Amino acid sequence: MELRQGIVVSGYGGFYQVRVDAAQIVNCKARGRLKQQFSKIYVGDRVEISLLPDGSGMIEKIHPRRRLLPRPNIVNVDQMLLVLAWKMPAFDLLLLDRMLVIAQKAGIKPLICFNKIDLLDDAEQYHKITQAYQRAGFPVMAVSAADNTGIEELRAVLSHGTTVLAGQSGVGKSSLLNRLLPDENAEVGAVSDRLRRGKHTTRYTRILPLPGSEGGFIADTPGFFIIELPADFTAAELPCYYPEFAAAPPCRFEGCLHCQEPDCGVKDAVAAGSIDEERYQRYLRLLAEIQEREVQYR
Ligand SMILES: Nc1nc2c(ncn2[C@@H]2O[C@H](COP(=O)(O)OP(=O)(O)OP(=O)(O)O)[C@@H](O)[C@H]2O)c(=O)[nH]1
Ligand SMILES: [Mg+2]
Ligand SMILES: [Zn+2]
Repeated sequence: MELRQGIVVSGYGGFYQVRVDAAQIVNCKARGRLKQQFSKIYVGDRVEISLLPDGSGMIEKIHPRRRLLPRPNIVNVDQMLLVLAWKMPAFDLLLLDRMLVIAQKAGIKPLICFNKIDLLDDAEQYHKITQAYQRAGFPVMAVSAADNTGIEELRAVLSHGTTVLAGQSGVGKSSLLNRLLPDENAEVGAVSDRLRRGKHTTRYTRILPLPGSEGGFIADTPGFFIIELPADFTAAELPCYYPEFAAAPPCRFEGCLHCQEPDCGVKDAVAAGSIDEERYQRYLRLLAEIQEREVQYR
């Protein structure tokens, strides 16, 4: 039996679309034993398939996974484009910080992308926010799927590896995808005027090749609203995902959580203005959330 190597680029209703080369996508089912062995087959899974006489395929083997993300549900991605809208829906920096922590823990490079920059009405606030994240070491881009601002810069950043688009419903993930891949025609949904929320237009995750790139792929995903840190996430590891803390003066105590402890270099850096106060306050909220969970589970 001849086996072909491929990548699961989408999947629903028990079928998986497997891309075996640039020109061929095979509609596959999975062997029953695979479904027992792995509770789930993910978009992004590297697989081996056999071809059936009717042109469909059977997934025979799943290769080891790296970088599993529960939300959006995908594996083997290299970068995460964290998409926020300047407004409609309003950006949520606590959600952004959560996503930054989750991406880094999974070993995925995060990129921050402010979309709907055509709606920018407070340049000072925008600069304050972007500075805080840039100083922390995260790349920040300003784009507009509406008027094409920053799309070529975005394309350049996506030219290698697989990048997953992540963010709330309505921020414009599919609109950006359509700008990058004009042939794709991904469905775009209006943001409700009353609730200022997206309508969860995209239902399934799918991976598409970025034309003209050096093997870059991009994954459109359904928007989400809330995201939780993984259940095994500990308070002690949280500060590791704040690169700006590493540049602060040393703390008196080893394993300092930069909260109640005296002689804390991070708190000093916040007071001195070299760490963004608001991001630090959001850090404390996430820390409290994890500590509450740790108490519950003990
Ligand atoms: N003004 C403005 N509107 C935009 C921009 N990008 C997208 N939109 C609008 O925002 C709405 C939501 O866009 P989508 O692309 O469907 O958002 P999404 O993130 O894919 O949403 P889900 O699929 O629900 O997760 C649509 O009405 C778009 O026309 C932009 O850059 N500027
Ligand atoms: Mg969408
Ligand atoms: Zn400290």
